[in-house]
Amino acid sequence: MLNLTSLKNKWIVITGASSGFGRAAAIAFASRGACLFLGARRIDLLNETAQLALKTGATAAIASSLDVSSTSDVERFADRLMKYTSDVQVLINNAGGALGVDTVLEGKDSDWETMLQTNVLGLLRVSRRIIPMMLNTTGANVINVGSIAGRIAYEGGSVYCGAKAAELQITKALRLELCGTPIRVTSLDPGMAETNFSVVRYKGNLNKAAAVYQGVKPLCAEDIAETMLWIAERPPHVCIDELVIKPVAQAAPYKVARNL
Ligand code: NDP
Ligand code: 8X3
Repeated sequence: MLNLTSLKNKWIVITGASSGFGRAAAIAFASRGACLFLGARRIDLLNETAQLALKTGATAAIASSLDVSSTSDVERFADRLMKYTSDVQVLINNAGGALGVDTVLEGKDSDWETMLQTNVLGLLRVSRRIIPMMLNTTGANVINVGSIAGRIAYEGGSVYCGAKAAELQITKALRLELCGTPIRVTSLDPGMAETNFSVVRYKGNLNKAAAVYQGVKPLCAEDIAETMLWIAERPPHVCIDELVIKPVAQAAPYKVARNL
């Protein structure tokens, strides 16, 4: 019989929990009776996530405003977490996303900076503060959310692909650096999933965002949340180093079978 890692009453830190994967993850971990410490910038939506998590069975659900692009904000977030616990079971570095589909020649500094700040530097800042709270925790797991974009480049995706490639390499380095501790380190790399991702990428253009998923059944946030739960619940000696998950209709970022 498998000695699964119990999440009951354990602290789970999720960045980007106001929407999409992060919100679905909060609800999935809540179903195991975990304690949730949730971060994102939109505090109203984050509070909604916390309320849903409590209704689903979370032992605690704290919504704490967080902008991962600011070192001082990450410090404040971590200091607040320490008022509740010094022992974190799971860190889900999920905050991030893409901005625009410009080619390199068309690219905007502000889009580039935001993508690198959130997907790369944000993950580093949060990891630096939270991982020390996991060093003595049996079956602890860092789950970094990458993307198939970090493995295969596509036109219009240069900086996002670069940012997620950086996520994958940072995760691999972290795995090596933490070898000898109980901490498991995972890069979870999804393909197309229908969340708010494309609305953000297309800067609020709902038609362009909807077109991304036209004629195809994409992944949904719950598919990813269930996968995160599966990763974290493996027995403490089992580390899922890398996991790529895509809709069956998507063989590569631009190889999508559509029934139009
Ligand atoms: P959503 O847009 O639905 O969610 C993104 C989350 O990130 C929101 O909660 C947002 O919260 C948060 N976020 C963004 N910037 C910051 C910031 N500066 N500080 C704190 N939180 C921030 O998209 P997804 O759920 O799809 O995206 C989650 C992750 O999954 C991202 O890293 C994305 O790159 C990745 N991904 C998505 C795929 C997809 O097809 N959907 C596929 C592969 C990977 P707020 O705005 O309130 O701060
Ligand atoms: C999002 C998936 O294929 O749009 O990370 O880059 S993709």
